[in-house]
Amino acid sequence: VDMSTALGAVPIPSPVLTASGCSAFGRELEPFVDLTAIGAVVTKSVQLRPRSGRPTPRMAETPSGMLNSIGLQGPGIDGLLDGELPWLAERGARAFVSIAGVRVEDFAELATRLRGVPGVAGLEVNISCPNVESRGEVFACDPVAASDVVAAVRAAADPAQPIYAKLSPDVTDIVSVARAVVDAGADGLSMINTLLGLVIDPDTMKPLLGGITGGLSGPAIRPVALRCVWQVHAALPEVPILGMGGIRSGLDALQFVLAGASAVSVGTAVFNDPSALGRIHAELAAALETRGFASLREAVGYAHR
Ligand code: RRO
Repeated sequence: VDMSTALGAVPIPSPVLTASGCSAFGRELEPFVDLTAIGAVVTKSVQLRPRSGRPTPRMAETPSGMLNSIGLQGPGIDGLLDGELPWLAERGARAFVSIAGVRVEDFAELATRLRGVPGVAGLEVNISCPNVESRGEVFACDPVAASDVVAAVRAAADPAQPIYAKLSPDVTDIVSVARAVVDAGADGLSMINTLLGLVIDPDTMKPLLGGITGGLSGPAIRPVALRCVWQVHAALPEVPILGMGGIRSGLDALQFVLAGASAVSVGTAVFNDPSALGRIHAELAAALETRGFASLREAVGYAHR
């Protein structure tokens, strides 16, 4: 089975990528994963300046998924350009760099700094982090705010680097947000970011996470993510989708492909199984072959036909 696909116009050998935030910048995966064989390392969202994030505890496991209130912890763009991106490029790995900011200009400046950087296959524009100071900062909850960010990034970014807007499931009409960011110049869509949730500690009887609410990931959100991919592919069949949300197996990944995703990100599953990416690639290839597909591309959106 031909498993090759693309991020925008950039070809990649595998449709299986890391998910932003779940494998940092790729270093700790190296013992378990051939970083050149996976589609790309999607980095933890980077901002203009280093940040320590929200108070701990900031991760909680629930029976159906994981809740996080990390709060954009990271080295900042200088740390990424000096350390992590050269490390990935030396290994021949592709980086899909997630960028985040509080103001539209933050995103544009990040895109400018990343122009022409070796190994950067594209940008994931994170407009949907749930762990920000106010809901008003979740650009992806408003089509106008979302398209303002994407238009600024498209204007500033390297034309050779595709930009994917990362959407939030916490909206009433994800298709209208998708249309707005595509009209503003997004080459693709990443769906979905975590779903806003809450865990209360029965002993202290208080919210467990330092950030109070957090983003839910893992198997609990898989049907929500799949529904988002389905609705957006039905409305915008030509737009590439990077699908994610609770993918743990090749058959999970297959569902996203059949719904319309041309690539998938695997996040939470990596915490239990660091070698999940290679396993899911192999399982997806086998599942496609069993169903008579000669290539991944033939299966994209098949469930709609
Ligand atoms: O860092 C975080 O708290 C975080 C981010 Br930026 C995001 O996009 N999604 C998430 O669940 N957590």
